[in-house]
Amino acid sequence: ASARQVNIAIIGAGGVGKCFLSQLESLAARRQNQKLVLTYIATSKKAVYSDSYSPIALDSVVSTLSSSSQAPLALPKLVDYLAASGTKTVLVDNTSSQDIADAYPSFLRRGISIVTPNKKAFSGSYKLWQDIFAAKEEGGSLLYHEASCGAGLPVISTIKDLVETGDEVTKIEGVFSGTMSFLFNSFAPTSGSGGGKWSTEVAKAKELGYTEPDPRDDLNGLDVARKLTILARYAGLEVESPTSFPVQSLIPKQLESVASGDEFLARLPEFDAEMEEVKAEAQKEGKVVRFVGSIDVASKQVKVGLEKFDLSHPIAALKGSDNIISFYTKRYGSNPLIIQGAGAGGDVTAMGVTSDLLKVLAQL
Ligand code: NHO
Repeated sequence: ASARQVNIAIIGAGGVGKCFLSQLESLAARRQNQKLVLTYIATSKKAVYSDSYSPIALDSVVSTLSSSSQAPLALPKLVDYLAASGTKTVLVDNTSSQDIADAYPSFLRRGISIVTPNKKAFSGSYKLWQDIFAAKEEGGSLLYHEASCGAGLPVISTIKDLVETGDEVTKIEGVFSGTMSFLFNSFAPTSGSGGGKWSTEVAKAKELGYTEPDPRDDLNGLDVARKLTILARYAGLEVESPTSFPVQSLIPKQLESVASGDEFLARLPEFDAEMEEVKAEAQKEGKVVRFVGSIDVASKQVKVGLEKFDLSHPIAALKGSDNIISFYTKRYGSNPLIIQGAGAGGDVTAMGVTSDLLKVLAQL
């Protein structure tokens, strides 16, 4: 029998998107009983597709895309285009676009499955969250977003497994940002003195590519708040939005409105003394400071910010830009289920997307 065909449509070809494309190429070559056909790919400026859904060659897709003169389809048109193919289709959203996230219900309702590292759909309004899962039911489509929390680490699948097998999650805590992890592991290392000035570490993290182009997008805590919103919802809390609970921003008030990321970095040394004080206060208690998030299910408390940890605590001992997420549940008692490892980077994030695609393919 000939292999069944599954069409793939991709939006986004940046850091994560390019890594995903190379993983997809090798997956398509290895796939025995399914023929994976790329029928649409777009960035914010360009697209490649045809009315006859002809396959776009995976080995040259990046150059085909950059030399294309086609514009991306508007989202309602894209839904119609994909639904009209008559072939099972998976949409891979490798953007961080809220507009695309807002359109998930219209894709899912038409039977188009979605895999994505984009946090916006699951950490936006609670209404969007409900609409998405209702549309998925209605359309009989599939939806996976492992890489929206902890890159390729099995965080979303773990909380879903815990809840769906009847365990009760009581508390979740951890370090959810690769950037924040790197910053505090080097600013306040557990090994004695060490640790440069706060502003120096932020500049270094930016140089190494660990921060967003404007480091304020990491330091405001919103990225962590989005991840906690997603996990809290799976744990059963109706969190309204990522701004509906306390989130500590590490951006000094006076620098919130400076025009550019560069100006922000240039003025950050003025505030080194404040961060030095935070570090010293923890040191007095024999502890280190870390930027963490926590969810207490019984008291419905979600919070994000600085906390002090004993040097022997697993959160204090993290390395590099690793994440650590501890799940406290009825079954696991006082010894939490802990997931730890690289929490940022193109290849590991794309791995989360590719493994989601495999889960979808197994069910199509
Ligand atoms: P880029 O490199 O900016 O690429 C975005 C692509 O989307 C571009 O091709 C752009 O043209 C396209 N695009 C944007 N808007 C569009 C639109 N409306 N229509 C069509 N195309 C559009 O972004 P990345 O880095 O490749 O990220 C892609 C997605 O993965 C984002 O949702 C991001 O949040 C998510 N993600 C990235 C990472 C990472 O390490 N880069 C992680 C998780 C998820 O685990 C990582 C993480 O959380 C990092 C975090 N900063 C941390 O913990 O420190």
